[in-house]
Amino acid sequence: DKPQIGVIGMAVMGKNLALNIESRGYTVAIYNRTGSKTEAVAKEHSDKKLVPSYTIEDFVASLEKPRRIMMMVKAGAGTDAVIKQLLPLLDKGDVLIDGGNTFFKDTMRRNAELDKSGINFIGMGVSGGELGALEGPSLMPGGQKEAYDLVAPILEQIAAKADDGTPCVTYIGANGAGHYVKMVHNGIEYGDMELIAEVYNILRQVLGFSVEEIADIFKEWDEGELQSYLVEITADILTRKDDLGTGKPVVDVILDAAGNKGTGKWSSQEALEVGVPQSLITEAVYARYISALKDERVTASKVLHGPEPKLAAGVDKKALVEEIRQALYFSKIMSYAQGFEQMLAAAKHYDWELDFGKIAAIWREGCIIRAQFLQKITSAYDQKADLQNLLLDPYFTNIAEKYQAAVRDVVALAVKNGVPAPGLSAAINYYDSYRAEVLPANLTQAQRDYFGAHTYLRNDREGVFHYTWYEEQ
Ligand code: NBP
Repeated sequence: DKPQIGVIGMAVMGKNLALNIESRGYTVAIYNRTGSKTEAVAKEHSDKKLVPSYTIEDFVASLEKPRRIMMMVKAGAGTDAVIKQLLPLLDKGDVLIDGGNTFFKDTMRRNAELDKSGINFIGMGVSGGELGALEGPSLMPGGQKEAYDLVAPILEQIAAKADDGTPCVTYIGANGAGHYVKMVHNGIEYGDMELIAEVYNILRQVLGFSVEEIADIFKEWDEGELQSYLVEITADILTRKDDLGTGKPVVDVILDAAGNKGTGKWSSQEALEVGVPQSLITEAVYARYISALKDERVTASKVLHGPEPKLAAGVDKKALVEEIRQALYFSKIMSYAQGFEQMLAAAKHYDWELDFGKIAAIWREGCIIRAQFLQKITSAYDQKADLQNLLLDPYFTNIAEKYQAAVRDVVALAVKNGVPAPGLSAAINYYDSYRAEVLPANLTQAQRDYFGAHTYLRNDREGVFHYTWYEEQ
């Protein structure tokens, strides 16, 4: 059998995707810049239909036509280097897929460049990490629709399956649309993680619960509206003890300085680019940045003081835990409302036809933000495909209405106790701004007109106005 598809890049992701594809009955060509890695994979899985090549020429020659090639190499220069080597070896109609965590503008550029040679280029977001790649990731492919159709049967087989059996893959849109949606997915992941961290902190610092008690709270939450992979793993993480034998919960020995690979930052930067608020994700990015200033914080903590977190006597802790649960769900909704509105703005800006209901549906399994709640988003778009903002869907309007009092209480509690809650605060501030018929931007406009003659519009008549604030000198 000639391999029906080839995978370039035999690091964790490429290897696991190749094995996933093979497990669906395909013969898979494999290649890696450093040949010893290809050899190691082929040896370890000698019982499988993997066809190793040690030159890129042999790899390309081994493939069935039109060729289908998936690249899983380090995003950026690595991707460009591989494309450069492949280009002279490919023919019109071949399909090249970049499954790396590529910035969508790079994908737009590569798609346009390769299109000139008649080569189809698909930029595909792959979520779910190593295990997802092996057992079934959520896939977000963008590029030429005809090219997608050529690889769709394979992608549908390797993708995760939602509860109703639907594969977690759909054609996202032209050129960089797939990588854009993956970028927003990663941003949303940052937001979800930050909100969970904030409520954990409030439960611990203000309510005084132990790590074990908080694990039980998250376990319970995972049974209801908040059911999700991230809540589930949080509960699990909080039950784990240090593996170096200190007897402490493992969270208590992990340094509180968060890393990042930049995808949350891209998401925030792009929200600025298309002019929509993305305060939740951005606060999550900032929270990681400020956490990383560990030494500075240690110094500041000795100089800058705040209240000692303390719960007032007689507070019903059980009722407060329920308020915190509601605050978390409310804030998560605000974050997704922002993320989906960002994608709507991007679709207009970059001329993509995005199906938001399908996007939510393919995130139900195989990715880090998988959650039952995504079904609610799909239903919202099923009812109104041109929904401007999720908050205007009756289900979400109703939850926001019901849970807003709780988030106000929880944010106030955090602020009063000196416990940071930037994500939860951003959520209620976004809600209050979005639902405000009148904002104080009239004053802002007056100031702009005052110092810069930037002019203003009036709320009672047409036209552009400038006020004579002071006499010309
Ligand atoms: P890495 O991101 O660590 O990349 C290593 C691979 O890139 C190796 O195969 C390496 O070949 C190859 N490579 C490099 Br580096 N420079 C190259 C060049 N100039 N020419 C050819 N090959 C080059 O691997 P990964 O963690 O498996 O991730 C692969 C892609 O998938 C990345 O874009 C990543 O962002 C994305 N992704 C990762 C995850 C995850 O959970 N890890 C999840 C989703 C997406 P060598 O062996 O010769 O050095």
